Amino acid sequence: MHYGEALGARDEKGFFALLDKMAAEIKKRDEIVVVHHYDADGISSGAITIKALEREGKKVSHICLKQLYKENISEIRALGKNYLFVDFGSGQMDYLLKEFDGHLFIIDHHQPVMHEGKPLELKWHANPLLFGINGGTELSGAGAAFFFAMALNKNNADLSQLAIVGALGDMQDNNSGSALVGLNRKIIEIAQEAKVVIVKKDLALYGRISRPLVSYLAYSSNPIIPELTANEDNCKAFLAEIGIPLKDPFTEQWLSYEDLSEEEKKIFSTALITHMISVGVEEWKIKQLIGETYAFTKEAKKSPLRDGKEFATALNACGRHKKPEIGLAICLGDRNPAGKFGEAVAMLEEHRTALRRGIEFVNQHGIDERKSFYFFDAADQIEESLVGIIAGMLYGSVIDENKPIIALARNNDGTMKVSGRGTAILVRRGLNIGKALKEIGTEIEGVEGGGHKVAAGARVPAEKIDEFLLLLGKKFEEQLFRV
Ligand SMILES: [Mn+2]
Repeated sequence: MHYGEALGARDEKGFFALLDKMAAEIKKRDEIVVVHHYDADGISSGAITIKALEREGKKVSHICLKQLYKENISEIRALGKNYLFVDFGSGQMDYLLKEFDGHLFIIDHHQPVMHEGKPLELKWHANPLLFGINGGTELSGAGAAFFFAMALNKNNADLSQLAIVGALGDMQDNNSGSALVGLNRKIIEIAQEAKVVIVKKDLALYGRISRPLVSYLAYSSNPIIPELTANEDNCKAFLAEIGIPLKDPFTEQWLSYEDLSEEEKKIFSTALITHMISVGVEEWKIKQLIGETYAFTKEAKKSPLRDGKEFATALNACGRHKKPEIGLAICLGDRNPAGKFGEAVAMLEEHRTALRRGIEFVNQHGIDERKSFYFFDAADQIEESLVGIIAGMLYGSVIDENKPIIALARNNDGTMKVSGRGTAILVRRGLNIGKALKEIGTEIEGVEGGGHKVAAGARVPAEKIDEFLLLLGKKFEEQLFRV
């Protein structure tokens, strides 16, 4: 059993009943410490719970962590009396139970710690997996936190915006043809009813609002557009040929996809599809061009927070550049261009530059191909917090989807950071990177790892890295080639 895979029979009612009981219990408590993860889903989860608890008049403090290690415990303990872990905690239950029992609440969608084939017992543990609900595609940490917020008070429907951001941040729409499904769909319905979101089938390439048209095309990686991805000159020629202007003739501002008229959008997307067909791209890949888009009605029309995916990227950028508090501030409502919001927009720009440089570095230094995975060592040239994203971006352009990719970077403490990425096709063939890394954690001393099937990470003592990679290769062989 692992991340995303349900434990036991489906019982949505049971899940919501538990959230109701948990909400009633939290209402009796005070001095609550919200502990949340630093990625987009984690920051959204944190913001949802903080907001909902403050609306209940609770005294709330919070702490954002990149990873939940034992050494963080004393810092967490000092902040309050009751401890609510969101978007992580299930995988650390063994020691959290020892430390915080009786004052411990977990809302998470990751694989819980198991003992003799069963998850460890905790009364206040709201994890969709325990109720047969898929935590990889149907509900994110922020989604679970949102339903908890709704259990606290039905007036929290506005927080559905952040639940959508969390689900998109965890790429929960990727498994199902670019739309959110399962309990995520329920969140969309609540959000539509609260007039928070407009859902539209449209060209779903990333950057529809904040990227100028040329880079919108040139940086498209999901799907890759042959002859256009990574070729700005061809993109300019393509747009000229179909008569789409690059700039607004009056303001001289670069136009984004969202700035085009409905008529121009139609011309643009039709031309793109025709182009893909003419260069021989398979139909299923062409279909990835079109998907559901989520526009938030409360955000300004040209703001990167207007689009669900761009909002999630802005949060990821803040987290990865060690400024999760900026992400949290915008989730909590800061829209001041001279304040945290302005910093977040700048961070998003910086993030894109860092990713571009990282990809250039890998392209220059090349990628090793091993028997069951691709591999590159970023040395100290790519920040450890970005190396996994960059590894994932190499699919489709530099590497084939026939094996996972493993990347190395350096942690501040001198240990190695290992990031693994795969694709949906590989997961269908049996790939589970999180499980492999978690297992190695019990087999090689000093290794700590885990995560999702398709994306996971580990911390490895530098002197054990060769042994680690050898063992990891064997595990991937077992998963993918079934030896
Ligand atoms: Mn998550």
